[in-house]
Amino acid sequence: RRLCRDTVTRQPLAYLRLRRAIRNVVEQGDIEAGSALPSERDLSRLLEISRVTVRKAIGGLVDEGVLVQRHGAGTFVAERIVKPMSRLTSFTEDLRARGLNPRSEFFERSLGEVTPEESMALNLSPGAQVIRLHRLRYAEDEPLAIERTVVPASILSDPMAVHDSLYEALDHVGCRPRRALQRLRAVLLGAQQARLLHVHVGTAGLNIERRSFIDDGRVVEFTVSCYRGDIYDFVAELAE
Ligand code: 16G
Repeated sequence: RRLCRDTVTRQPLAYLRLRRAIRNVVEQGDIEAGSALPSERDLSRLLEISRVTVRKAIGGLVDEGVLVQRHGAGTFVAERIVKPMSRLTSFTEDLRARGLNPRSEFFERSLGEVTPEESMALNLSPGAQVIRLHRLRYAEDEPLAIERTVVPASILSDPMAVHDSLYEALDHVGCRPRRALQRLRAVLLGAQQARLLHVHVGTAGLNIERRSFIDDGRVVEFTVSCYRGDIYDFVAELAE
C-alpha cells in the first residue's frame, strides 16, 4: 500500500529507498509476519523500477533478517521468536510451546576433568569431573543457537543421558534448575558460527551465559549460548 512509485524512484539510490520503504511497511505491520511479498517481477512492474533494483533491495533486507527467501516459494516477511527473559525455561520447552519441533546436533557429549575456568563457573574443586555438551540447536531444519554446557558429574554422571534436552535429563535425576543468573551480550557472528547458523558473517548474535542453581544452592549448569540475533527477541517484564 505504502510502496508508491513517487516515494521510491525520486531518489538517486532507488534500491536504498525501496529497501527503507519495504522495511517501514514491515515494521508498521502493514504486511504481517510470515506473509509473502509480491514477486520481484510484480514489484518491478508495480513500481516501475528495474528488477535489478528490486532484487538488490530485497537482498539487503534478507541480509538484515527482515525478509526470508525460501527456494521455489518466494520471499516472506521474517517471523521473529519472542523469548521471555524472566522464566527459567529450556530451549526444548520454549520451542514446544510455540508448536515447533526442537532437535540438537551434538559436536561433543563427553565426561572429563574440570578446567580452571569451569571450576570457577560451577564452584567445583580442581580435579572434579564434569560433562560437556556442545550442540547446534534447531527448530525443525532451521538452526537457531549454538550452545556449550558444562554440568557437574556429581549431578549428571552420564553425558549420554542427555538425549536431546538437558533439562529433561536433569528432571530425571531430580535436579531441575530453580534459579539462574543470565548475562546477555551482543556479538557479531564469525565465519564458523555464521556457517553453522546459516547466516552471513557479521550477522548479530546474542551471547548468553546462564548459571543455574538447584534448591540446595549448587550450580547445576554453566551454559554459553549464541542465539541468532536476526530472529530472536528477548523480552522481560519490569516492575518498579
Ligand atoms: C536454553 C538456555 C540454556 C539451557 C538450555 C536447555 C537460554 C538463553 N539458554 O537454551 O542455558 O542449557 O535452554 O535446553 O535460554 P534443553 O533442555 O532443550 O537442552
